Amino acid sequence: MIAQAVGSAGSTPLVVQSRWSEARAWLHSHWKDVTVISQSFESEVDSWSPPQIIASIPGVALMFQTLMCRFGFDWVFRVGSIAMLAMWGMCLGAQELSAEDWPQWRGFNCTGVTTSTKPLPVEFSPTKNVRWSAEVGDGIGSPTIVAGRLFTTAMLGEKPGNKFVVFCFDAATGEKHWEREFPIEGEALPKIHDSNSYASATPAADAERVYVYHARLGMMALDTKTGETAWRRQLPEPYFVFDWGPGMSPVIHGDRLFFCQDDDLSPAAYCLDRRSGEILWKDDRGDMACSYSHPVICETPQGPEVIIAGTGKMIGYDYKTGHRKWATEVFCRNIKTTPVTFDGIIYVSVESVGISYQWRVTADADGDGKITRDEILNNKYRLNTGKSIPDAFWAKFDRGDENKDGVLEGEEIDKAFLDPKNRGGLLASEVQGRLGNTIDTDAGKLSEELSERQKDASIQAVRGGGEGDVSKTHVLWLKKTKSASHIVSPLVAGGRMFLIKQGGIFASFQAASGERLWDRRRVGAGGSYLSAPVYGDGKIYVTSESGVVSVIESGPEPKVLANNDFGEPIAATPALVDGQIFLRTRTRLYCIADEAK
Ligand SMILES: [Ca+2]
Ligand SMILES: [Ca+2]
Repeated sequence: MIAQAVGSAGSTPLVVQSRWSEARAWLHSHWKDVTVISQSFESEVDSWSPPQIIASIPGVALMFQTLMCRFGFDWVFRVGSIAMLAMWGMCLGAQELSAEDWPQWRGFNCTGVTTSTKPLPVEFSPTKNVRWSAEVGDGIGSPTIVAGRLFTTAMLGEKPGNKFVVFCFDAATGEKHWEREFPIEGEALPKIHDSNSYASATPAADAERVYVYHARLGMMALDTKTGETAWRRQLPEPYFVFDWGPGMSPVIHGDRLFFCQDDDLSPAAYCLDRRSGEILWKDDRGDMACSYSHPVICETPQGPEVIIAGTGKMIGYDYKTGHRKWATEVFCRNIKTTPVTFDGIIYVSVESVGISYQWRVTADADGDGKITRDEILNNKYRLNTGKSIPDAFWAKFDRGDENKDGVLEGEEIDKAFLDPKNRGGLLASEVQGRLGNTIDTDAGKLSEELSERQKDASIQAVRGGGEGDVSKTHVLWLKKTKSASHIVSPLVAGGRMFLIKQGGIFASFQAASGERLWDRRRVGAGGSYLSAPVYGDGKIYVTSESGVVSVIESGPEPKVLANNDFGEPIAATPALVDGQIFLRTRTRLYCIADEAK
């Protein structure tokens, strides 16, 4: 049991922190009085580095001596031995990687929060405070930095590209260690929207291997020193009927790699053994429509859970088996944001519309309330018109077409594209109920009415560790706010939740209560925002798609310290490592560091 609590591979203060909470939970279940020990440094241990933990051992020994006087030798010996063993295990695990790693999209557990306390640059540009820069080619995946090595990917050749490239740079100097090219074989990749790229996945890495995903190539593990392929796991190539393209990245935790791909054909979540690439479990997510939310880990008193949001609901998976333990409704069609978890609580921000509405405005070209095959095949939102649509997609169409007249109408639309049990689609019958049972066939009016009723953008906090439908039992708070973005993930830092969206709209809420601190403030650049905000050194970094990185002081009021224009689109989320900012524009990498230091 101790081995389970402290022995798995891993390596950082956050991992140490999670191991400590696991060990503590186990100790709690065996000796109630151990809270005397744990509470005494629970509040501090979160920020301890391994040397600090080792340095604390004499202090802990003194504490045991005091406890012996109070509780007796036998109790203290038993508990003390276990606690020391747990700390030893944590320190061993902590030697593997540096505290300054950023091992995947948004760093540890996809939070976007750096554990470093080093000062971070405020003012920078393509020529100011740049330690090094490199041309890498088109891509929107973020840089990943582990053990002094930086990994990123790009697509080369005419868009959408015919070569996928993985780069490894020395993070300190910008020297290129290696570069691997993977030609795209078979038929050309389908066209995807300009804001996306087939180099959209952010690599995940440990000291030994970097894990990269590509829609055609699947998941691959490459040796971090040489770039040689250690294993490759083919996964179903995702299909997006409206050509949004892939956008999911692998997420690393312990010995496992988690990956979710909610496309329009075969949505599924995977758990892979990161050493062998073997699929340890897979969850068929056929009840989901297309979504883009990454798996995150929630530490609960019962152990870690894998949390994946999707169409209309967020699911808590059993870490070991992939069994769906619980689900909570988020009442929207799909989710492109990734929740963040701290201390057993999951924070969600979501803005999207019900599936009936979505399909009507997107697919029902002539606005008659009926969706024909031709309207999908030759839809103006499709970039690959003329190309056939896979049979598996038409099977969904046929599933919904209950009266077999060849068109989808009313509830048939929900039944085609979403499991009827999933309320995220907001069934046509519910929409009818809300609209007084009169669906107007005038597309403009319908669009206006439905958008009002189905655009329930919200933020919410959900406690992990539930069973079954936890919508009524584990939702701590739920607030509607127009500041929730349909793309940009929320940031939780310093007890507050921050949102940034289209137009540079910025908002902040108390994480404990959802109480609004400020809302709809304009910061930075206008226009589109795709990159997720990150936090370090008391500052929030938000990045517009036009290429402006705004630095905002995290004080009682939002104070913009600088707007740094890179003059080139940016969709990738920056990485904060060791007082440096690693930024990837559509074509270049920048290592930004304060030159004065
Ligand atoms: Ca129609
Ligand atoms: Ca029909």
